[in-house]
Amino acid sequence: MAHKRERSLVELYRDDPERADAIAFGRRTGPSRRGFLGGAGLAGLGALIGTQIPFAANMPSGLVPMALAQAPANAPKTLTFPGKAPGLLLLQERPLVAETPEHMLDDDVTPTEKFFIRNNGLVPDAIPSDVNTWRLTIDGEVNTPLQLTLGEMKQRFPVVRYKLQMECGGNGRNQFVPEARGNQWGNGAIGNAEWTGVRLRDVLQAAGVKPSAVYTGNFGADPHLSGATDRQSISRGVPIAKAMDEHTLLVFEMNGQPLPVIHGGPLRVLAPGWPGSASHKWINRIWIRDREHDGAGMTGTSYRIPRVPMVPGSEAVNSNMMVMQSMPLRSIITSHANGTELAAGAREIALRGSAWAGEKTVRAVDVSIDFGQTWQSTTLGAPANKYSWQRWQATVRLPSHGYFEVWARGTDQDGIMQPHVAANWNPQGYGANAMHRVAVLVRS
Ligand SMILES: Nc1nc2c(c(=O)[nH]1)N[C@H]1C(S)=C(S)[C@@H](COP(=O)(O)O)O[C@H]1N2
Ligand SMILES: [Mo]
Repeated sequence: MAHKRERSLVELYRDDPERADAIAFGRRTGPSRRGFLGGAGLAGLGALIGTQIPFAANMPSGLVPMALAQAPANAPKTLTFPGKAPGLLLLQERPLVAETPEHMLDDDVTPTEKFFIRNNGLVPDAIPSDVNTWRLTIDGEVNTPLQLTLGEMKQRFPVVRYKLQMECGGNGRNQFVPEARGNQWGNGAIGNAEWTGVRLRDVLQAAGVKPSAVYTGNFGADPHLSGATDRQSISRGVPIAKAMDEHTLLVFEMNGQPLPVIHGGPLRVLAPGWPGSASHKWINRIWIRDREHDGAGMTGTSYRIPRVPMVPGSEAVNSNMMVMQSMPLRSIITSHANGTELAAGAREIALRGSAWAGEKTVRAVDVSIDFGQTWQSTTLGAPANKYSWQRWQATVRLPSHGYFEVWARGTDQDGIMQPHVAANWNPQGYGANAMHRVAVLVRS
């Protein structure tokens, strides 16, 4: 009898999470179901999940179990798109935005079919059939403005290939309370592909960067959503020093194949370790500026974070906002999807995951199965090259059947760790990097 009721509550969560929350935790309204679990709720939690919680005593009060935190009723649809694997999450149709669920990021090098998509505007339709005729203009604070075709670039400059992570600035946004504006990414707006291209540095040096150069301003061929031809869907850039980094590329191949149009082909910028929006797709002009670029996505609360933490939910003060540079530290569990059920008797779990830290490297990844009471170190690989993510693995013992959460927490090269909850709230939700949690159920 009791079992029946538990099941129906789980079903209720699936169908009507707001109501399920009200029933289980006595809450009637509110935009977020996170963080409101009271003592009474905790008592009924085992029943709700349908099994014992061996480490329930360690559960922080207010923690909503991972198995329930992702309300399937609000879960996005999946993407159907040529060349893309089933299972990518469709966050938005126009512009097209799709996330890779963490468990689909279980490759050392992210296959193109699993790589996330983030468009701000429309996909350009006038892509030349001969991609080598694609033109890029370099102008502004340079001695010799250049117009180069992709074919000429391949001839003139060394072609290099690196494994580089590219991560949306808003990755992890769904961790923010109160909810921040924008696509509610989990941790899957990230990919670590192998990119082939020429160094942006070589092209800029050919143009001769003037001492007055401060910033790049990127322009691409994707039309604005409104169709207005005088508006950019996005136009961001990076300081000259980042443009001159040997890993900042003009990319024309992804995983050994011509760069797909959906990922910015024939030509895109790849500025690894920085918000993905600095990796301009369909690039056709780089304007070298004598000041910080002020194109679409450079000002206000766009890709800008508070210098001094602001009150969550309040209005941003412009003078307190600065352009986000390096992405933060993050580690994810990729071997098991949230909600994984293991057969009765399973007492060991072989975990794998990825970790990265923007401009930095990751020193350690630790895992916990007891809500953070104890931690176990993992075997963490070195990056294939700078800005490549790192893979980790660990075998963890489970003491019994029941409900567990696997938590993964990275530590960067300076000893800084991921927080328990997203910090430095900002209106458009950049930089959330709380530790990753995955619910695992072992059947009795
Ligand atoms: N021209 C152009 N470049 C762009 C974008 C865009 O909308 N237009 N989106 C940016 C953002 S916000 C991200 S996170 C990455 C996503 O790249 P992807 O779609 O290849 O994953 O591209 C960046 N470059
Ligand atoms: Mo992004």
